[in-house]
Amino acid sequence: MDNERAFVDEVVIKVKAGDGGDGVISFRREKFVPKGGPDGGDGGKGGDVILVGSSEINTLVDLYFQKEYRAGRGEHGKGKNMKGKDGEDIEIKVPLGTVVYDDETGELIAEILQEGQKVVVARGGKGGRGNARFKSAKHQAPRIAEYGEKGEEKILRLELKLLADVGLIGLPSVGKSSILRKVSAAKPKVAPWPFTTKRPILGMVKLGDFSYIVADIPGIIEGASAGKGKGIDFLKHIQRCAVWVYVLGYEYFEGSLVDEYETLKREVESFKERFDIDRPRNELIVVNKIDLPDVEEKFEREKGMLKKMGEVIAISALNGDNIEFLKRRLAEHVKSVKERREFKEKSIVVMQLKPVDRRWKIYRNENLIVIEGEDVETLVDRTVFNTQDSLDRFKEILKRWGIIDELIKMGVKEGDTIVIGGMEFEWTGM
Ligand SMILES: Nc1nc2c(ncn2[C@@H]2O[C@H](COP(=O)(O)OP(=O)(O)OP(=O)(O)O)[C@@H](O)[C@H]2O)c(=O)[nH]1
Ligand SMILES: [Mg+2]
Repeated sequence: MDNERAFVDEVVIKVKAGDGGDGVISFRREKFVPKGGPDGGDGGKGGDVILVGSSEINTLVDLYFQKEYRAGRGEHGKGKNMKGKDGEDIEIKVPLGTVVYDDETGELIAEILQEGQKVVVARGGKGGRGNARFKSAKHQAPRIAEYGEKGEEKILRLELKLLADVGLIGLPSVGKSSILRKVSAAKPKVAPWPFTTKRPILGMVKLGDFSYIVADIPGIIEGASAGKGKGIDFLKHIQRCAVWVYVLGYEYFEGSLVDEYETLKREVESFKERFDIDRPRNELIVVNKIDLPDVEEKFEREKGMLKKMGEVIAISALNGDNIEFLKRRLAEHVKSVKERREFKEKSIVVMQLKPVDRRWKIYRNENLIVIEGEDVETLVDRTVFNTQDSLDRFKEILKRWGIIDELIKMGVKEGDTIVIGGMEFEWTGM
């Protein structure tokens, strides 16, 4: 596979955490002890699915080829109070700058920005408790055990946004790649025809003990935000950048530098409306190819106008004019934006675990009653209904949550069917 195709910046994957093992019902058997106490062990916890930030990779290509990940399930408990083994976690390496969304709800789950940063994206189910845990003064020999909880299952959309500090935005052939070659050790391809650059290229600029990363992206053309060309897709990579540089000076552009700037700006603005993460940022204008008489002429004429639009620096990536000054100014801008951002970045929530909400809804249609809610459904899933003790405990919990009272208030009567999470019960009174 060639390099261009190996750059994958968006994938959808399926993750399934391990189910918890079931708890068991078991009683001690000892010589000369006619009826031993309960000794059924708990099931093991299911493994988690974890994303781990790694600076060794810079594309999501591995996830493009493997789209499903399952962590190990917990083993069932055993007699003699033996707990089942926990299921194995699974760790998936992702590049720094990966943003993770729940593909079904669109919710932002996490941003992975640091080496070794771990985010649990699907939690393994808890192990079910064995009957040894249900022993009490009243119940010396409980015949209760729980099934393990199901592991979480999610469809995730991962997007890679490069962690550059400076992004170069410009029409094709304006000299963006030439600038990157000049300011850093990166060696992107440069050629006298448009669309030479096909994917983002990063280069590190070193200035004394300070360094920053510049991203060169494919050229933007008019109508790009409406889907023309490739460049606009890549704007999302530089949405995190502290500084955006509008590179002007394409010698064949039939218009003024101001027109060229406005063309770019229009595309960028309409793209911006779709941004999901907006941050403080500085922008500046760089006029390249100042060594060409045509460009220099335009610049002399429009200098005043351009300066009203922002900070302007004229350079030549060909002969190096003003390149050192550009490097210094970029460093200053990067530093100042980073200081402004620091406060904000600290408040990024890496993972929000939803607090358990004990909410439920009851629908009634004559003799049929349906109870919906994550908790009641989980409770039904985890309850082993083949013993009276378990059934009693189940009712006990419904009572505690106020569901029984609500049913009685609704006038539930003997023989009514109650459906919870796909399971049917018959109301026989409390
Ligand atoms: N005269 C002159 N030519 C330049 C300058 N900078 C770049 N060029 C030339 O302009 C052409 C395009 O340069 P690139 O750096 O490939 O331009 P780009 O903006 O990266 O182009 P795409 O990747 O196609 O978007 C090449 O022939 C460069 O040699 C400059 O400052 N002066
Ligand atoms: Mg280029």
